[in-house]
Amino acid sequence: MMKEDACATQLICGNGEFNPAALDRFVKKVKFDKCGISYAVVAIMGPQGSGKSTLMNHLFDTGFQEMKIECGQSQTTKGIWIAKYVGIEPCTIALDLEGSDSTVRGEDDTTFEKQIALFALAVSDILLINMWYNDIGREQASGKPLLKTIFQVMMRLFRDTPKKTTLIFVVRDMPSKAPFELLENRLKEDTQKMWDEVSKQAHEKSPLAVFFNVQVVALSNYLDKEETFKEEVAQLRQRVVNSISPGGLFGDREGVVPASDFSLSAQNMWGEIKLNKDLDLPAHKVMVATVRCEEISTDIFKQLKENEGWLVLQNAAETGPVPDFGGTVSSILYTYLSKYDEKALYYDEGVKNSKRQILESKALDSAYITYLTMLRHLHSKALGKFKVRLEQSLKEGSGSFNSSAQNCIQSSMHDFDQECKDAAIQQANWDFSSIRNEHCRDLLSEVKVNYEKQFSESLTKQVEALLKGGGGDFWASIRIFLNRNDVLSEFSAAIVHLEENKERLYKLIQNFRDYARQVVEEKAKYEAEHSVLIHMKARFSAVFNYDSNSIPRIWNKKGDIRTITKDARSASLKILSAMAAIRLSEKPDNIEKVLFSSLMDETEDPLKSRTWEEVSSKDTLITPRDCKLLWGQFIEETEYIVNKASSLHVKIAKAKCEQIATNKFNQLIKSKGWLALEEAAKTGPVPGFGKSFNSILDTCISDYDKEVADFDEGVRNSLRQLWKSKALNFAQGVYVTTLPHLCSEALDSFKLGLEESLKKRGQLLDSSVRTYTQSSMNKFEQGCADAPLQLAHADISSLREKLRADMFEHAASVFGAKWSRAKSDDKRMLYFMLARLAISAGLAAFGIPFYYTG
Ligand SMILES: Nc1nc2c(ncn2[C@@H]2O[C@H](COP(=O)(O)OP(=O)(O)OP(=O)(O)O)[C@@H](O)[C@H]2O)c(=O)[nH]1
Ligand SMILES: [Mg+2]
Repeated sequence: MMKEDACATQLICGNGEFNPAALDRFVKKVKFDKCGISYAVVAIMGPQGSGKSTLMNHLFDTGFQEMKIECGQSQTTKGIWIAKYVGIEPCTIALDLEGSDSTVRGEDDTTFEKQIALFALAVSDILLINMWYNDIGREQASGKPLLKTIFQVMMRLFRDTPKKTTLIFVVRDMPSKAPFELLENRLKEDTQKMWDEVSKQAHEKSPLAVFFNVQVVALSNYLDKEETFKEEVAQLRQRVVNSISPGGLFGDREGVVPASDFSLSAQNMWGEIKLNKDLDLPAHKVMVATVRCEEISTDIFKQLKENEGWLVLQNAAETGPVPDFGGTVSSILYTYLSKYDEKALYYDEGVKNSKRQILESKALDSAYITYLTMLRHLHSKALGKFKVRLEQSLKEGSGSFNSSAQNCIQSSMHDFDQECKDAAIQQANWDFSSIRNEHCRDLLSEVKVNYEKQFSESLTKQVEALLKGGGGDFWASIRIFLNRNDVLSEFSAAIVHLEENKERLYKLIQNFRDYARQVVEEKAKYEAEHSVLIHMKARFSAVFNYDSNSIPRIWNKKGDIRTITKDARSASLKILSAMAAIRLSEKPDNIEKVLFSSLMDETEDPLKSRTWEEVSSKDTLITPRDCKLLWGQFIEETEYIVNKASSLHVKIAKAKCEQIATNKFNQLIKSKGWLALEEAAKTGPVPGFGKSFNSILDTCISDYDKEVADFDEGVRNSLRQLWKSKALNFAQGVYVTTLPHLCSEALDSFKLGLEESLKKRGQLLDSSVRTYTQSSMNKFEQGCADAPLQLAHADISSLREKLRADMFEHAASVFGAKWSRAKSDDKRMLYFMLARLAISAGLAAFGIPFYYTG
């Protein structure tokens, strides 16, 4: 009956099949897997039916099946059985092997015997060789062939390092009187002899003691002397226990695998043995360690990957820098590597360490991507911060570009280095120089971009200022600007800490120089293509509308619009000339000369070509032909400025001249001369009225001319004309009021003359009438001629008619007086005729027809 607690289990069946499931059950049941490497294996070999199972059961209380004496000599134990010696430390495992020289298997079948012998040797620390006392010395008894087998297989166990096994010969049925020492010597001698005879290949010269610690124990017949047998077995147990205790016989447990791997190890060994391969125990141990450490490592790695903290960290690192990344990862790694160390404690040092290294590097590998992501975040964060800082510093303009850039670079590099160090994982020796270099490169390009931007802005300002200023020395000024030393030295000083390689630094500066030229060329191209007309027009407007002191021109004075227009066009043409070609070299050209001669002076027109003389097509910005077209457009589009100025000029002149004319008119009508004339005219015609008035008017006109001298000639002349005629009309109006006086004065003079004449003797009436008609009419006409303007026919004809009628009436009355003294109608008729003729004759001189209607 098997004892439950020892759990005797068949490890290898009689047919040679390994029983892993049973072994696993056994291991678990007896908690063998908890023993670490602190365990011992004791195996027993020997002829079939030699009491092996009986001995093991007495020694370790293992409960192996024993042959029942009543059943006779039949094989009991098949294959290999395993059991645990309960209640002893360290854990002791007993192996009971199928008996050798089995008649059951037949003579030839030594293969299985050798296989289990090899297996027993490989796994056990103590090998008990059970033999009958009576068989000692007998050549063919099972003891010797068994020993031979053991020695032979021993050689297959090790190639290099021997494993030392304690061989205890257990001599059964030792007669009580047989001397033990003799027996012991004999056995040891035989063993030595056997050792010497066996071929040991590589270990030919190795002494037996290197491989085996040979001991001899004799036991009394169990059947006959049970008590003695039991006492002797108790002593043997003690010896075994002493051996397996710490510091005991087999302290050397180099090749041992952890108990938890016994199953794996045993199974694997048996597999190898069955394939008839040699068993390399250290290699086997390495194999087990490899398998197990691999398993542990895989498991730990899985745990690590699933670690909550690690997952959170990884996720967090996806989106941004994680604070204390290095510390956290280091601590997680430390935890899991420690777990590995704990679990892999008993495995082969080399394997354990190498697997640990692999685990560590796998863990680090998986952390590396996150670490890189982390560095990327740090880099972009630092870069972003740098950009803002630099921009702000430049905007504040507290220092030079170079000092701003250097400060920002230094603080960015310092922060970045510190953050990278903080992100470093203790277990790794990762170098962040590559991302650091990238950071440097990015800072450098940021500095470069800013510097280029600043340069470009300042160049643009320069170009615009030059174009605004007339573009006279445009290219000379640009060349000076480009060659300014401080431009390059400031740039190189700004980047010197980011690029320590002299050659690359030189190249960068050279690139910048090229960039600067390129910016100039591009700016010039852009201006030529898009803005030249704008600049020309702006320049034209500036020169045309402002004088040399930048004071806006006032067009109320005598402005020479034509000259100013020419000056303004010349100034604009200089811009066109500057923009026509790139002149970064000092090579002279005749563009300006050609443009002036053909567009300003219009002496010649060589602007039909597509090229400028001595200017490469690469440097040509505006071809001669296009210059001509642009000029045409420019003239057309600036014409309105000239026109506007002209019309303004006229408008202002008109307003001013009008005002002056009004003033002059008022001045005239309030002048003493005029007021006297006007006063005189109230009582009658004023002789020389027109002449006097014209003289006053001339003075005022001359004053007017003086005052309007600076204004447009046409305007001032036309206004002079206007106000002059207004003044004349005004005076004329006054004069016309004197005409009735003139008329009555002329009649009075006619009457008086005629009266005086009639008093004289011999004076013919008709001749007097004729004379005085003529003289009165003459007086009247002369008075009319004194008007400031020639009087219109309408103004005087009625007066003249009245004068004629009055004179005729008077003359007729005078003749009538004569008629009253006449005797006949014929005479009266004659006088009447005479009077009519006389008046007609008097008037004839004035071309006035006389029709008598009465
Ligand atoms: N003479 C003698 N017989 C013994 C002794 N011990 C046991 N026996 C008897 O020998 C027989 C075989 O005993 P086992 O212990 O089964 O022997 P075994 O070597 O395990 O046998 P197999 O497993 O078949 O190889 C049994 O009948 C035992 O009673 C002993 O010390 N002397
Ligand atoms: Mg047995």
